[in-house]
Amino acid sequence: MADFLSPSMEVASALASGQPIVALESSVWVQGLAWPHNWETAQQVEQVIREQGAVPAVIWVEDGLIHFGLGAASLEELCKNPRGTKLNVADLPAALATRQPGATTVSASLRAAELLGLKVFATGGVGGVHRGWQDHFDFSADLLELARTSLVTVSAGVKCVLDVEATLEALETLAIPVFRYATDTFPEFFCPGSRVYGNRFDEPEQIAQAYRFSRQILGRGCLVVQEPPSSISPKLLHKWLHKGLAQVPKGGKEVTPFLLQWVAKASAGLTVEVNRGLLIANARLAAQIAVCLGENRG
Ligand code: PSU
Ligand code: MN
Repeated sequence: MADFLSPSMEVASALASGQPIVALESSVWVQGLAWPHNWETAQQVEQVIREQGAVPAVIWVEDGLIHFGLGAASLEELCKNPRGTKLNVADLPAALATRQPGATTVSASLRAAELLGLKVFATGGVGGVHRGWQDHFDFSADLLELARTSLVTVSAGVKCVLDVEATLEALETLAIPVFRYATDTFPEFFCPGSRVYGNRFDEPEQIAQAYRFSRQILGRGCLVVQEPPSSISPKLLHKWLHKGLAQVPKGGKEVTPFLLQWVAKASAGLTVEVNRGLLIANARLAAQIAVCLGENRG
């Protein structure tokens, strides 16, 4: 194992004994949700993973190390006093070399989790092609890393603040296998899905089986999507998003946090509630898939 990978005692012993592990990003706790929602949700996410018999592993960068699994006290402190920058996969080398703290996005988390040998990762909604890409090209590193790494990523689809149509085209071009869990349409994070994309499965075991084929045939993982437990109508979301889109910075790391914070404010916190619900539901499904993959069956 590379010397910059630093699993907690719990994660290291789960790895050694073959206990299922669910990798988690830290960007959602640091740049996404605010105190106390981040800490409350982080605890619920970890709890549902444990209830299924798996071990949660939040990924976080500090002191020249990639940490896997933060103890409750460290995670609470991080949520209360967020620090560190938002790290995409390409930011990892500099973050380690400078020993600066950083929170991992989907792309950085996937790469780090792969280096440690983890198989399953849970998030909220993945990044993609931003609206207005025709004028200013902005394409999340999340998509490229989904295509390059070999984990199961469990999500509520792609973020509705994106150009969803263009993002689906990108998923197709990058040949990322998409498995819909118990839904006929491809979900859009806060919003229910309206487009048919990917293949439907109704059992975590079937997803585990399709993932095994994905690894064998494509040498990579897959994107699992499920509907959020509660959602917001696209009409309402677009009403809130409208003014935010006019003021959003052109490109850069701020775009996604800006838009998500904008809709959280415009909706008087409703999107935060929906986000929390889907993060917990995704963690549960990820843990179920991790358990199906098991020690000797992955
Ligand atoms: N959730 C949030 N805010 C965020 C993110 C998640 O509420 O900023 C992170 C996720 O980790 C996702 C990333 O991977 O934003 C996508 O950002 P970008 O579009 O810049 O690639
Ligand atoms: Mn971007």
